[in-house]
Amino acid sequence: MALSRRSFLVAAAAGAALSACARPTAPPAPRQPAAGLAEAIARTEAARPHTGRTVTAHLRAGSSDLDLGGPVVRSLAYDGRVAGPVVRGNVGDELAVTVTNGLDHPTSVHWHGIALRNDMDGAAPATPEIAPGADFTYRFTSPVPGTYWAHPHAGLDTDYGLYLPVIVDDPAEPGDYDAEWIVVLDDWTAGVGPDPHQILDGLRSRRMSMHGMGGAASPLLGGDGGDVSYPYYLVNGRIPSAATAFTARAGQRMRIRFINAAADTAFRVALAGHPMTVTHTDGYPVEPVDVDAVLLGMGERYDVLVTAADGVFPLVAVAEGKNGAGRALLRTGVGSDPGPDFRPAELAGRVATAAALSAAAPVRLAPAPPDAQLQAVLSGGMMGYDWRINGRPFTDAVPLTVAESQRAVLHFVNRSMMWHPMHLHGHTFEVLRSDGAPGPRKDTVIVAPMKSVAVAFDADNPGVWMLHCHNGYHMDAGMMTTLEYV
Ligand SMILES: [Cu+2]
Repeated sequence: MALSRRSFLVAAAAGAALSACARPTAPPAPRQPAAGLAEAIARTEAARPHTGRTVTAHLRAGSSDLDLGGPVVRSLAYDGRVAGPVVRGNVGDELAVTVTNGLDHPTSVHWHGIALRNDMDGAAPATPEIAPGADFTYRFTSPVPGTYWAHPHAGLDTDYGLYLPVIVDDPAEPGDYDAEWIVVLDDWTAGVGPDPHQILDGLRSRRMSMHGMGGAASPLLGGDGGDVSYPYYLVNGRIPSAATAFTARAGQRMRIRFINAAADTAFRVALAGHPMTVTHTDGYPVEPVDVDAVLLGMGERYDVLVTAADGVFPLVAVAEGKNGAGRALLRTGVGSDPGPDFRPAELAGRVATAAALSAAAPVRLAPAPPDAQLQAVLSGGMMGYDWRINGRPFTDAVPLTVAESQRAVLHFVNRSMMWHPMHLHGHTFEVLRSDGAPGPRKDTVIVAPMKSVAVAFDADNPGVWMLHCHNGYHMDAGMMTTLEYV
């Protein structure tokens, strides 16, 4: 850790009075919902596709002993598994997911990336949190197929292990592949280093140095990789020396769905010996691009196609700008594992980033002049750990507002020396590329230090939606606001 043992012990003592995991950021005082919001949500839901089929699932959020492939840690997970069970259905299916809160504090499940009905978004105040011991059934329909994920929208719980993949299939578009590999990336400290709340306390009180992470600045991210160096980087819940193996046959076309569930780590991912074709990001198709590696900020997803070669191939997810990596293996034949320190040459090759992608033609936004211009100025730094949007912490946030049916352009202006993966709930915006080419549809976009990114979206999903940095520590320190329909 970037924290001396002595200062960690100080931090741990200071944090001892805290409960293990519960200390969510206080939400702003509840406002009266806009008049007619319930009707608008119901009307919008009626316009989504509906198959008439209901897919039920049950998740239990609780404390479990988790085997990371050697270290066994007591932490939080859904159904005692990292990365959780997969929730999966078709476009238009009703997903009815009952969540039992086995934690000692309120929780929620946010369906990251899905343009669902606002009252099922799993983020307060749109959806009430689930009290300890209580159940809640999320009932919603995804209008768009794709790779999504789910996690609590309360405090730092995601960083303790509460996350799972959510896959929405389109039966009319089965895809040109024979095998599917879901790859969930994470940075891990709970049970093996200071726990996430101790880290946040250290960051806030400057007991944790921003230097000494052992990593180099990342040109891809425009500076420091993150605020925290983690003991482990996990792929599908396993440490590098105990990597999971995915078995396929040589010659098969494989779809790999990458999900970055980390709190403070971007990953550069490559599969040794395999160029990759990027087909989707954040659920939406892009014009296919051939690359050697993919960069994912926290909350982002990328889908790629590869043709499996014959042998044993490490998939390596390097913690960008930090020391360390997570890994898994693709096994299609006879071969040996080169071991945890092996780094595929592809990591230094062509890297897919959102700035070089274009949405596939069918999912581009129709050309339209903007009706609303919104701005989110990102500020803060390591000195006070005072991450802000438009100069304000979430507890004092002034909502951004749109009217239904408007075309909005949202300008992210980063006035900090750190990059931020900015995530908007309930919408998938189109990144407005600086070269004028159509950008990808995304719900989470990397904004580099001292740079700006503009995105456009249609205000077609009424509600109260969170807009925040997907760095768990930045978010908990205040880098969140809301987008509200008026
Ligand atoms: Cu941030």
